[in-house]
Amino acid sequence: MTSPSGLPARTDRLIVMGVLNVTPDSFSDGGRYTDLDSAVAHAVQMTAQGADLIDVGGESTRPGAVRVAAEEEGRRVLPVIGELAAAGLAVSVDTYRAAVAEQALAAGARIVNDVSGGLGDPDMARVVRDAGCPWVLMHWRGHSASMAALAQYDDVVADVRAELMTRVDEALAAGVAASQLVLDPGLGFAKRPAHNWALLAHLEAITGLGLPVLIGSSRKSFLGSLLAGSEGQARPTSGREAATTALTMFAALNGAWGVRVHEVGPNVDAALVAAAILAVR
Ligand code: PMM
Repeated sequence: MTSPSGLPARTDRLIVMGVLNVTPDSFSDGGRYTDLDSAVAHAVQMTAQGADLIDVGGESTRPGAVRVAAEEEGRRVLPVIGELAAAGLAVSVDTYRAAVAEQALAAGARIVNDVSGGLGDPDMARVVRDAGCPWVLMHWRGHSASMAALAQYDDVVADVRAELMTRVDEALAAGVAASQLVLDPGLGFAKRPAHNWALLAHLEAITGLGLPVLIGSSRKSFLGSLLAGSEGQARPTSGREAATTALTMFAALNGAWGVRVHEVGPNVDAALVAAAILAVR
């Protein structure tokens, strides 16, 4: 089921977006799905586990990642998106580049997941407006190389809220409809662990803006820090699934619309547990 704006709409539980990074260097799944067959097989598997959307990305956003040219990003994502759309899967494209988004929409993507919230490419608003598709505006302050230095806030919750409101105002001014917008606090993007926890603790500051909210905490390094071993070494990404699932439960109980995760099955279960509680609250 989709809403008039093209957003998947579920009344029974939180939306679960499965991550499909077709990159050689993403922090937890880089290099695993770079050939078309394995990428498609993984998307089909995530859908069978209950994913409502498959988020296809062709450039890693991990701190310090190398940026790729738009042509290379398109070369990575477009064939996968075409195959998934032809198979009837709902696909979002994880890109901040308008040209890649435009081609991805033409290839069958239904949603633009823009980690730059429209700041990365001045032409993105036009592409999204013309397509009439949903647009995830994530809180962002700059590319990976500069992210750590940009993690300075007076009050992270108030600052992120205000910066997201500016992104929304600019999108509306460019002719994008409010019904097309989804907000995301951008956990881990120019944020230290304490910033991420504060944003989660005060999620109502973001959900209170009245737009659907997406949360991407899956396997992120603030979970690795939380779960560090006795010698202070971060827990590897493979050991962060239970914590990710716990945050899915938290997100669902605190008004989020969706979560973006690598391991779909347990997160769908968490969304169902939360929904069972909410249904009788
Ligand atoms: N995180 C990553 C990539 N894309 N998109 C949204 N909307 N929100 C996020 O938190 C987000 C994102 C980085 O994680 P990955 O390298 O595992 O894809």
